[in-house]
Amino acid sequence: MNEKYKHSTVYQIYPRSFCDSNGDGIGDIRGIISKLDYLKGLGIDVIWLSPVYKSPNDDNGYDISDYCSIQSELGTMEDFDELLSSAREREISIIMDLVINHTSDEHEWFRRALNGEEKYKNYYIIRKGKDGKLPNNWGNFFADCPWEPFGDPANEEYYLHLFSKKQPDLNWYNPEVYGEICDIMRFWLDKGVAGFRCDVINIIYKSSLADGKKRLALTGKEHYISTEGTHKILASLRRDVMDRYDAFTVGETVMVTPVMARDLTDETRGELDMVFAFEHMECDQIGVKWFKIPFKPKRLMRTLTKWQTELPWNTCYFENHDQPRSVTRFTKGGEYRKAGSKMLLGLLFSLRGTTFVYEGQEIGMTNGAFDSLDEIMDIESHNVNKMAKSLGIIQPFRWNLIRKTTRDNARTPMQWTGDDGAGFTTGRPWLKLNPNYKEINVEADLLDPDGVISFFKRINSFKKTSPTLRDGSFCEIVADGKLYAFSRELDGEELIAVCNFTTSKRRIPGEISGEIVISTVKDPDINVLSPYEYRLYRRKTRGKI
Ligand code: ISL
Ligand code: CA
Repeated sequence: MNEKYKHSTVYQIYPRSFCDSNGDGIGDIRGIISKLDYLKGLGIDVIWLSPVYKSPNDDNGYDISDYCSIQSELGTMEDFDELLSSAREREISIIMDLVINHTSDEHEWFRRALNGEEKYKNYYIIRKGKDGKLPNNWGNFFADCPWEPFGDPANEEYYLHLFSKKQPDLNWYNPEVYGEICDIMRFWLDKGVAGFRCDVINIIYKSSLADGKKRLALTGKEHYISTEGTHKILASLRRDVMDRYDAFTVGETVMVTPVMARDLTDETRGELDMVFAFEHMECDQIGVKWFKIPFKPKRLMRTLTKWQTELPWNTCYFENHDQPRSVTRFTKGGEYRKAGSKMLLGLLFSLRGTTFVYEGQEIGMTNGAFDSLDEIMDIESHNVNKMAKSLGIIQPFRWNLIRKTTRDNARTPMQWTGDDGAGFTTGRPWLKLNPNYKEINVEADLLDPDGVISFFKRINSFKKTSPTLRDGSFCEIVADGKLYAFSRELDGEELIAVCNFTTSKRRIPGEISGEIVISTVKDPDINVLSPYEYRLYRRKTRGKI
């Protein structure tokens, strides 16, 4: 793939929560424009914009009712064009979120289908029930039933929705759907966007609608995870659309294994440029993500090593709009918040792959501080609550489960200043601000020489200028759950990253040596790592091998 994008630092913006320019409590495109210099200062090359298209917002824009217009509460197409050109002036590219597994049920296609137009009925997956029962036994990503009556219930027809019932799945057997999506992609690429993050892209083609093997969650998934049909569609999209532009794709690929990821990103097959895998996001859960267990650093370390070793090129990320905040999740937080945030960033940038960061990660934002379900907006959390209730799980347990897993943990408004509204809005924010904005905010962090942002800038620019950190091979040295150390090697130079995942000091193992080039602490002790310290050593290997 294009080397420029491969070595970009990508910053994800969740538009509703980034910056509100007009005081209605909702972040918007003009707000993003006002922060481009800030992003340039961080050394960002690409912005991934979570959906900004017209949407009834059942799933905050992941339910699209018009792919070629802008959600009015976020701005206008003129605002978008200005964002694109202002970003370009700063050499920042923009990628869009391409949500093509489903549309909104308010999309014109679905409305016309409901009106009985056969052409549009064939855009969706609509099936008759079987003897008064649903068409199959599949599960749903949002703890719901994946079949909803289509039109008049007396017809006993249902449409498939693997997510919310306001997100009907598209019928990828239909070549007209393929054609429509090609047009949508060209519309944005012609404007000059640099590509797409492709939402749940490895599940778009359902190879069959037969009953699935019974599972705790997502019964039926064997019929849609990375099917041959999906591979074919991706290769066609690449050939018919993507190859004609200077652009790239990153697929959100759920439940993907390294073998699947290799196929999806294999240059000779020509499908996606890179993929987001999820296994490292599962090291504090059992089975489904709603059952959290205490974080096991060893599991994180082993999983990172596994993917670094088994996939030639990774995407490196610890956060996005669906995951709890990494510092809350993977460190003790509290007095260690700053140290922990920096250590995680050091680790992230030391891995081999394209780095993706999520708004707020550069200041070590923490999980939301919600007091009850009433403060939660995430549809997934509300569905989980209903499901847990139906299973007889009592309220305090339900809340405990939701509090830790809700996607709103990452969606609280960006904390710019310590003023009322956190510099995010002058109005009432659409989602409760984390009250810690008084201490944790961009303004305060920038004034702190020991702040998270200054480390972010350092490690980001180091990676850009270090061929070894960019392209070097990966080799694990220690992964004992307390220390994680690995080397990156290229052309006679070895860089060794060491991360202390504990709150105590730790002796540096004998095999780690060299000149310390970066550390998250001021005067690093030669023999001992501070709590949550990250450091990077350099040594020559020429002659040794
Ligand atoms: O969160 C997950 C893994 O921990 C998965 O359930 C998965 O990432 C997610 O459900 C799929 O996410 C994407 O598609 C959804 C949307 O709600 C998410 O925000 C988006 O990232 C449906 O479009
Ligand atoms: Ca606004």
